[in-house]
Amino acid sequence: MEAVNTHADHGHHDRGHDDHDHKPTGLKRWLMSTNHKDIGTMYLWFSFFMFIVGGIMALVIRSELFQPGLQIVKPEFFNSMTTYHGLIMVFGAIMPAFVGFANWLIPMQIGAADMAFPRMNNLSFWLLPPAAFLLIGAQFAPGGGAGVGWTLYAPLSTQAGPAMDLTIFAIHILGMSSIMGSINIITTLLNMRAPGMALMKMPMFCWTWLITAYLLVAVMPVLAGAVTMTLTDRHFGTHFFNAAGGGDPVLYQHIFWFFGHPEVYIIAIPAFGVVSQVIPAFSRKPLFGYASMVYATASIAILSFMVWAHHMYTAGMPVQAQLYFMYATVLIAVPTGVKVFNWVATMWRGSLTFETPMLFAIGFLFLFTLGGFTGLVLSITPVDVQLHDTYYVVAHFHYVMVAGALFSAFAGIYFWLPKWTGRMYDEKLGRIHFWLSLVFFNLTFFVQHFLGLAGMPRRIPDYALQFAEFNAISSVGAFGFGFSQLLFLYIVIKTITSGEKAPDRPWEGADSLEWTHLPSPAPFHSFVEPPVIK
Ligand code: CU1
Repeated sequence: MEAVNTHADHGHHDRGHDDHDHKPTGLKRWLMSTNHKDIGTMYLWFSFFMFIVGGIMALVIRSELFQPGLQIVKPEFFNSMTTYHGLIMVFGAIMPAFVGFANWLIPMQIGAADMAFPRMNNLSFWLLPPAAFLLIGAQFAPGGGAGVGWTLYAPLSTQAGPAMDLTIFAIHILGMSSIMGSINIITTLLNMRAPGMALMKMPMFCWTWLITAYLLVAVMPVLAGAVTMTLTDRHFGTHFFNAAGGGDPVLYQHIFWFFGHPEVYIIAIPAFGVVSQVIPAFSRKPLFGYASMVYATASIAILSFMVWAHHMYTAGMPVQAQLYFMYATVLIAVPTGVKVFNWVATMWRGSLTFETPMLFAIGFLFLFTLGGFTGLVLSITPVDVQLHDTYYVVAHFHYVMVAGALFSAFAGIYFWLPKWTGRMYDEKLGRIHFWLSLVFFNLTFFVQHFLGLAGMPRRIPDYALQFAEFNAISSVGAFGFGFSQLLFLYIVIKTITSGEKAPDRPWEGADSLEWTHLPSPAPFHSFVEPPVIK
């Protein structure tokens, strides 16, 4: 392996001092970084920036929907906002956040010096800003952003304005970044584990990323294929999705969702990994059912390839196909149930404490499970035919994405921030951040279930008067949620600049507890320090 430029800092040195080695400083340190910690930090800050951008777009949407009628934006701009809000949150905010976690944690959790390919790691990160530039810049293309929805369905996407080309290019770049990141993660996990670190002893977060990385390598090229076919349909005379030329727009949906459903788990599975490490730490017990957790995660990943057309019940398909996709989708509830059972069983009779990371993990557990249940509701074909393209779907996947993935990311950030920065965050403010997020999240999205059940369609800037009250509540919730995240930014900056020095094992607290002396398996090492292997 090539020489790896690692900060071999075993404690919490001031990482600005570079007296004794040849680490680059200043701008070079970041631009040319091959250090997994620095790259992880950049991923996390980048994702937060995109979270703010995508959040502002969400607030534009919720402003327009605060009351019926068209008040604030033109319908075309509204459509662009829903499109890029989705693309930016999925590809720019959530996915990079968990890649940031992967960079920070994986090498240390398996006792490796760095990622397997540090220079490719640098490239993986630095591809992201140009893609972000394209996605944001697409708003200023002639005709404005492409209001085609984040799913980029043909034939709308084959006919949209030039912004669509920028969007396609951005997706290609993001895909390259994800694939290289995944290759790095797979290689690191398979080849660079410390002696004695068997696969089935890896911390749960490593397992979830190993499985996620395989999903990414499998489906990102499928998305690339879908948008490339869109591109050639747009400019090079092909008719893949054009019925008049012998093609089929429904083909686009099949290809997109063959990527799109596993994508849900690409986002959710690393979130499972974070929660699987936070809950044991604050329960003072090893994770319940480690092996079953690994197998359940792998089962979810495999099943995720076989259910894509549950997004397409209304596109027209034989009843046998509807039945197959319905049953296959319902089957995913089994391994998911195993995971939820294990998390609850981990807490069962544990010495629970409720610091901010644990609050977010429990919030995740409740609300992600609720999002899973509404997913189960939607998987039932006759029900979905009624609810397709309504706000019920919007409510469902925001429970999975926000209260699932985002809450898990918050849990992980509060959990590992003391290790990453050497400093403690303000616990009181952290808890306030949690409660504000919890209340405003539910205010925003719980009422959207009712809107959907009452028949309000998604992706429209105007609506019938009967939906006014719930929309007003939802919009108030969205602004509350958005502003609550400024508190999070303040907490992180305060931690970095003036937080109290963190102890080596910040969450052990009660050292006298029996759990610290349990013959725990390696998965119990919830912390980022190199594991002790006996
Ligand atoms: Cu799906």
